[in-house]
Amino acid sequence: MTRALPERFNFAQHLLETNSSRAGKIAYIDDAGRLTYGELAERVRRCAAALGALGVRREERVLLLMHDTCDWPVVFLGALYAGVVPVAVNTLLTAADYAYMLEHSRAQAAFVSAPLAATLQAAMGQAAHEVKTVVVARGQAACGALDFEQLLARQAPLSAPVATGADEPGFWLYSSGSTGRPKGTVHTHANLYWTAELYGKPVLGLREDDLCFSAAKLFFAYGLGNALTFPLSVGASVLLMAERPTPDAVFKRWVEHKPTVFFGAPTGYAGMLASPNLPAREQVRLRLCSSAGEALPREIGERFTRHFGCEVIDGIGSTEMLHIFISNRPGDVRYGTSGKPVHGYRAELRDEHGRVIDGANVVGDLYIDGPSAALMYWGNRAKSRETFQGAWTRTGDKYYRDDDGYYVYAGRSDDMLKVSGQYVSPFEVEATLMEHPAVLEAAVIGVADADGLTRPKAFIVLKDPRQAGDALAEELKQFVKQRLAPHKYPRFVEFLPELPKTATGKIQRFRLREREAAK
Ligand code: 3UK
Repeated sequence: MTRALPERFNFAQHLLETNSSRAGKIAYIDDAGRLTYGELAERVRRCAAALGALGVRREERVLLLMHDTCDWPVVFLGALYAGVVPVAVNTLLTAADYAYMLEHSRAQAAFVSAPLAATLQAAMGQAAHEVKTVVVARGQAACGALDFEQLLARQAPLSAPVATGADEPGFWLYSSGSTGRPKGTVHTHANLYWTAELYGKPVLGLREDDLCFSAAKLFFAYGLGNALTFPLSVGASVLLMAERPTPDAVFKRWVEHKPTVFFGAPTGYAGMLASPNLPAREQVRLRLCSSAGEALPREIGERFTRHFGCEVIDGIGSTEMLHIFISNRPGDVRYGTSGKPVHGYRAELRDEHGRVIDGANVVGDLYIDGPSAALMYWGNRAKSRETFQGAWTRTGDKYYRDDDGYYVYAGRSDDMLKVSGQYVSPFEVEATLMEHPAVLEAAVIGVADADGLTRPKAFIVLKDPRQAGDALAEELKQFVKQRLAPHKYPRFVEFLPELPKTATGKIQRFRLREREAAK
């Protein structure tokens, strides 16, 4: 491992110091403009001062519900600089989700992008917790809310950072589980540092002259490393994009801005390769690509490399470990595997009795020991104990090691699905489907599409079987899409006269999976 950290460590200060000689260099480019390292430092320190002026105190939480623009890193790092704890959340969730997060985190203030302000307002109406201040970025501040630009303009930059502890709560990310509410994953200042020192620098080999571009947004742990922690740790530049990462939106940036490093999820790579608008190799300047979120099918990686002459580095990470802990290496890519443990992390495969599996080609539960593990799930002792077991973090994944020591993904050990790189709980989708008046019962499983990527499929028992048909199937998809985050809706719907169940009435999802596999 690289050098140990002092007891007092503020990650925002660390980044500003690292880049103090790069004041004129571009740190961020977004759809509206750009920010130099000098401007970034100035705005981070103004934002830190503003938090104090608003009465937000050290260790209190603030909600960060913002699209990827130059303001996102300002709020995130401004909060860290002030010892305030940002809770960075997914911009695609519902008002009910945010209401829960506000109550659970007791956020004292919320920073929100203008297009998301109405959803936040609805959430605040539902939450049994009062958010004192709302700050709106890039748009009309609704009644009672403050404008981010005006707020920064009024503050003198905070002269010195708050002397946070390296191991104290620095920021939170929410992670969803198969049952129950999202879990507030508490990370430290030091955890950010370790992901850059152990992965961004030595494995990806990011450099000062790179332009990094991540299709995964900053509110994901993956995106946070790709578009903030890693590039700012080496003085590189970052391209941000607020819109949805469709193939065309990504291609436009590749061709116009010529990023050198791109980060995406397998679904994105598959979608781009299938697009008629895929740019030619000569139109782009990619030297390295990264994939995470779900396993990258071998075929997708190989086709991408054949077309662009650039490797796709597949690695597995998690919200709990903050970033990637098992990975392929540039120059040593074995498609169809997640590669080998990242130096500084230990991986163990354990059998059903908890014994360590030494041999090759035996599937076991994956546990990880490394310095970037979260402290806990806030306010959830039971789930924290299941996941954070002393030095070891249980990933919830099944893996085996092949004969050459490469780790091969073998499915989840819970019912969770990874769709487009994001978690989907089948139970949540089933519960939503059952709110539809025509539905008696529902069971959701993951099925592989033609590219080998996971898609949710719903099996439905209707109250009146005569209603079955394409029209109702379409209606049910839309029904879920309107009520849950958009990546969760079932891409396939099949009507059945009954669901397979145990003698005690539990749905046997594995029988449905077998049925699909037999097709
Ligand atoms: C699955 C993978 C196979 C696996 C993440 C990079 O995805 C991230 O975090 P999440 O908390 O999900 C974690 C779970 O996703 N997974 C992720 N990457 C891979 N499975 N191959 C992969 N390459 O089930 C894992 O437990 O959303 C990814 C960096 C930071 C992250 N948080």
